[in-house]
Amino acid sequence: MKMTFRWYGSKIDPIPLKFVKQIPGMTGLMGLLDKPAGVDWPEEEFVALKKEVNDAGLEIEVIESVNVHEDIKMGLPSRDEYIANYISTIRMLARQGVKVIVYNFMPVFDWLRTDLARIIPEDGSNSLYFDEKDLGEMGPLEIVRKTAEDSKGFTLPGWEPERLALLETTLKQYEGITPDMLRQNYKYFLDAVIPVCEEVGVRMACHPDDPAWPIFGLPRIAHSQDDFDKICALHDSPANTLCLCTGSLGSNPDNDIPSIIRHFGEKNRIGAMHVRNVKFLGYHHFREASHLTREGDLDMFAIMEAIYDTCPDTYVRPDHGRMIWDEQGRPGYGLYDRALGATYINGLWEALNRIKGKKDRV
Ligand code: DNO
Repeated sequence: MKMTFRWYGSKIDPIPLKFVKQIPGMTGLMGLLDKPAGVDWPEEEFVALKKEVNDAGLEIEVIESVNVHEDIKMGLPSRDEYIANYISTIRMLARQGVKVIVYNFMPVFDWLRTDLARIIPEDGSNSLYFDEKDLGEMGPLEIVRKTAEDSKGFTLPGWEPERLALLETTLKQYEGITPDMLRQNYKYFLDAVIPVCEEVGVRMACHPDDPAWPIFGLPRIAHSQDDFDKICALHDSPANTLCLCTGSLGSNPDNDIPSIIRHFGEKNRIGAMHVRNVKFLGYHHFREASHLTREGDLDMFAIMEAIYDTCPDTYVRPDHGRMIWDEQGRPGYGLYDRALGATYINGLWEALNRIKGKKDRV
């Protein structure tokens, strides 16, 4: 396991790399260049970022995310130009030593919550929260406005201003696109990029829909084991993998997360893991919990054991954290609770090493 940390770059992330390095066992980042979807990433900018990260004693072998342009998802004629840019970015990142590219194929919304700072009554911390009832009469435009207001001035991944500017038009364009049509567009994309990944030694890792069900009538095709079996079959290759996010898939209690990890781990289809816990509060109603098993509803030991047994060399990051100790930061992406999460995950790993006696699994 390689323990990594999501980081947004020194211009917009208040957490210094030095602090990231000081988290025990942290080896690198799931990092990114702040570029709109569809752009061919300039190599010199990535080289500068890599130098900054390496100088801090960290690696940057995973990128999260290189976003997929909506025209690719919608299958518009302009997709070929955006796919060409994507391929050029894959080749550049491979030259620079990147091994995994995390992305998603969710129409419009990358992830959705109804409250970004819901107070947890038991301890006064706060975390990301979703209650479908709160969506009530709110349409997509209102929820976007509310999320922007609640984000305390931080840009949120997946909620980049340039993406949201086109929201109304994009939502209209999706009317009439069925899940099967979206899958066909996805196949077109994978057929183009996966052979390049095989050639240059990069793995694409698709993030699940978050939450793990359809929203606002948009087609969503990545929220169950069955969905990901279909995605793997669209272009069968060890380079076509999942970024298995326990909290996203785990927002639906029907998804048995340890068993899903084993299923894809055994097939060598896990490129990266996001590890976090979720507390179920009702139907389509949950909040994010600390990583500790007993503070949520996911069995974190069984999750780590499934990783240990089936994909022990994968990249892991402690996913979202709560806001604790009065930290002010990007919702879900503060320093303190994610550092605690990493430490807890490392503790489980050490215990697994002792129990299973495979001292070679770092
Ligand atoms: C949310 C994240 C997602 C994820 C993307 C991957 O906090 O887990 O934004 O990075 O879906 O492309």
